[in-house]
Amino acid sequence: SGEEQPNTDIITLTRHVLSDQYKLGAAASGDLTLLLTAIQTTSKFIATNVRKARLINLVGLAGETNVQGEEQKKLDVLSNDIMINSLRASGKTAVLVSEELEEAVVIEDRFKGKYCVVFDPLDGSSNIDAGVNIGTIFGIYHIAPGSDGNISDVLRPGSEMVAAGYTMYGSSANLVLSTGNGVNGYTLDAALGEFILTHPNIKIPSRGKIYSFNEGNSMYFHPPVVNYLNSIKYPPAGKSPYSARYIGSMVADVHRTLLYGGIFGYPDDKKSKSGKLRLLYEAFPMAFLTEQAGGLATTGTKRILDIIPTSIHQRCPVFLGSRDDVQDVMRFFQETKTNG
Ligand code: P6P
Repeated sequence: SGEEQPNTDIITLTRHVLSDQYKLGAAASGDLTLLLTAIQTTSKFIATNVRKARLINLVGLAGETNVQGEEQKKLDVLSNDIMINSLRASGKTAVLVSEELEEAVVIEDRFKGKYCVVFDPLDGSSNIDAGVNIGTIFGIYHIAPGSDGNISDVLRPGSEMVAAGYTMYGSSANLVLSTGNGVNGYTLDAALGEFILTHPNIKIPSRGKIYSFNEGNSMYFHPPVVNYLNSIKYPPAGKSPYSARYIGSMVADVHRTLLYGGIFGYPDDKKSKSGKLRLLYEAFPMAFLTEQAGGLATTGTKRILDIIPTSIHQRCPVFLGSRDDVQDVMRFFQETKTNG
């Protein structure tokens, strides 16, 4: 019959990762799947609390400031605690790094596992009160061969991550994940309590028509960025200018960039010498996903995933998105370098 057949083959995140695991072969012990279950549980809990926040007065300040010197909102604190406890209880983690904690957490032997998780439990939190999409961003390393699990296991290039993803909390909860075999998107079916595969094999268009920068920082931008932005705002005759879209929540801006194409940038400038975004738990996971989706992620002069971190909260400049758009940016940096 012509009418829509109900989907009777529901692919949950767990089932999908397990099927991926079979591709990974015997090496996969199921521990990563269990770790991802802990991350799913955290995402569901945060999704519930973000949705209820205004009703149970969770928004507003927690009266403290975090290591970034930013005023902490209650949901930040709650999300961080939920994530730490859930990951520790999974028994699969050895080291945890959170945007909200000054020091890394080394898990006690009783609960120690073989993965390290770096995360921003609630990124974009300055937007909570305005009801703008916010999100959890995470990256996962396997502890280095022969390591007992310590801080050195997370001071490694993003290219050594085994998985990365984010959950965006908006009209629905969208979990976007890569375990190194492409990128897939899952939507939370709150009734089932399951993340269902809704965006299989996300591929970013090779070129887009959207640029996503905070142009309020324009007076501080260095010449390569000024020249690049001018090239897409005042294009040669016959070409249309790009559209500007900037939500100010990295998860939302990157999610749109992955699906629609274009470029997201948070450059270093005269005011922010290394940019604003954190290398370990913002730039690395988003660069990992962007490359897995067929895009590029650079500081302007260097592939983000090749950077070797020296401290867990260091910042780095970010340009990521469609391959051709990011290559355009890199050319402007190249020109400046050669022209001095
Ligand atoms: P600005 C949010 O606070 C955040 O960390 C990212 O989610 C976002 O991309 C960026 O900062 C926005 O920064 O300076 O444009 O407000």
